[in-house]
Amino acid sequence: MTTLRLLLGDQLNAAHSWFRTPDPQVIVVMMEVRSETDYVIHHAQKVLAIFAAMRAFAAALQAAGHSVHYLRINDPANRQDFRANLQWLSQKHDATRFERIEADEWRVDRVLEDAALDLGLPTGVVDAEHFLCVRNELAAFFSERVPRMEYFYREMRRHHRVLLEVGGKPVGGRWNFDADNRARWPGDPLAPDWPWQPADLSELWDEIREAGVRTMGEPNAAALAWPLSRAQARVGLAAFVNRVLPHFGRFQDAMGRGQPLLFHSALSFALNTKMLHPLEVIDAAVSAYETGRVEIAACEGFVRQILGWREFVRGVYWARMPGYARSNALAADRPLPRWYWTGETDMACLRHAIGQSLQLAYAHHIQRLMVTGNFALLAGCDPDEIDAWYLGIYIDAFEWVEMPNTRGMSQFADGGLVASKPYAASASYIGRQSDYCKSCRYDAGKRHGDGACPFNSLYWDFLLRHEAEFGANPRMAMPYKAWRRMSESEREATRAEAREYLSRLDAL
Ligand code: FAD
Ligand code: DLZ
Ligand code: SF4
Repeated sequence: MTTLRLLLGDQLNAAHSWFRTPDPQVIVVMMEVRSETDYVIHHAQKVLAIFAAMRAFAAALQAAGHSVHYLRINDPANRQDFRANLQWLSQKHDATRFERIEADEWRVDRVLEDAALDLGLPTGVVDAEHFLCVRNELAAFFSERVPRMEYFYREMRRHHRVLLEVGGKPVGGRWNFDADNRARWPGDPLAPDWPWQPADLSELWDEIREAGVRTMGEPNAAALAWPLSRAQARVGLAAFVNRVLPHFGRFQDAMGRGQPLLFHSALSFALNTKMLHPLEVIDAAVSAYETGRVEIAACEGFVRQILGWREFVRGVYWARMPGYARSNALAADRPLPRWYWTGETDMACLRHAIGQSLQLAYAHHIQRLMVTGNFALLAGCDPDEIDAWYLGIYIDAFEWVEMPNTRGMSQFADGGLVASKPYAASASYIGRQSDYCKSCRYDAGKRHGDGACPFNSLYWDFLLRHEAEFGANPRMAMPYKAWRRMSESEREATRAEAREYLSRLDAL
């Protein structure tokens, strides 16, 4: 009697009940496969980090007495997809049962369902023991009506008893301290160092290249600085809570040249691969507040991202897939400009945000939402292309979290399930939150004319193209009123400028 248990590259949860005690009748199977490296062009560091973390996890399981069959990318026996490998492994080990942890991605879940049918063995599917909501319950709840994130978050606070006074009132008297979290970063306090020490993954990189995997971005294989084990992830968590969290809230929306991280945690890769549990991250932040090391605004702002947004987008994903992947409420269809793949644009904000993403496989939320996402939204780029870009370039990108953030929050392609208004902004927002405009060849203060910042005319053009969708939205009343107050000639010049920029996006 042999049970094969499939473990995916984003299921590295050492605390899962599967791993409590080794069972001689169980073989854990893990595989590096081309079906997963190739469904989108990934950043080189993402492939490196996932493979290295998978290998480290397999070695730790073996050291703890579990049997593991690990297929490396260049193993001659590797059939390069889950289905074919499972067939072969099942025969090789004379398997009598197949078990898996539910996949977080719709596509992979379907593939594995079919693969299990092919095997014709008794099959079990178990929970990931990671998220704070049960997937099917959450999906059923969100299928009827997607609540606003804020109300979902308050329920999560109550349910998990996080930052609550006795009697159920929120600690600090408010559920949400977002209004305190909008400061520009003046250069002080100094932003902390990158949390992880570099590791040399040159040999693994050689294997990936020999296999012919196509990637984007800088591999940095000789000095990859992402957490590759739970122990390293814990080091990053402790460093974040001790030194960075006190400033997280205040500078959450700030951006700066040469400052990829500012006061963000970079814990998303460790969380999404399940090396860290969301509750342990939340508990660490709450305990810093309770012991007087951070203020409530910083702690609450951080907790909201994990207890609120992270679980919320998962609910939207599982309630609305597979249709969600085709949603395009604003009928956007322009190709994504070529410089998204190179960073070679004169627009300083985009050059910095994209350049940094290609360097590090990381950008923080406001860079993703208000620079790269904002531009693609204003320009009316095709959400399929935008999704593929975000899914490939970021180390933390797995579809269940990437897609609702990209299609939903950033592109409004889901018609407003995730966002209550479009995250569209002109240069004044970027200028207020960063120092990008100071080094830019474009003029943030001009709507049209020589050197006018493209964000300005494109912003107004976007609003007018979509007046049918947003004109009656009370949260958008101000900009529409401001447009109507402009003179006819100003409006004409602004729209003409937008048309001109839209006709040559690749050259901006
Ligand atoms: P911090 O700012 O330190 O936040 C702490 C944690 O909160 C993060 O690690 C993450 O787990 C969670 N979190 C914060 N915001 C969100 C959010 N909006 N949705 C879900 N979880 C959140 N996040 C991903 O994990 N994977 C993605 O593929 C992804 N794609 C995105 C695409 C776009 C267009 C946008 C606007 C956002 C995307 N996000 C994604 C959300 C967010 O930008 C990242 O989680 C965050 O930048 C990761 O960096 P950090 O760990 O330093 O986050
Ligand atoms: C993203 C990724 C990559 C690049 N490679 C693998 C792999 O070789 N083997 C694997 O098990 N998982 C990989 N992953 C993660 C999956 O593609 C997929 O995104 C998640 O399992 C879905 O939750
Ligand atoms: Fe970006 Fe415009 Fe500012 Fe240049 S001027 S950095 S393009 S917002």
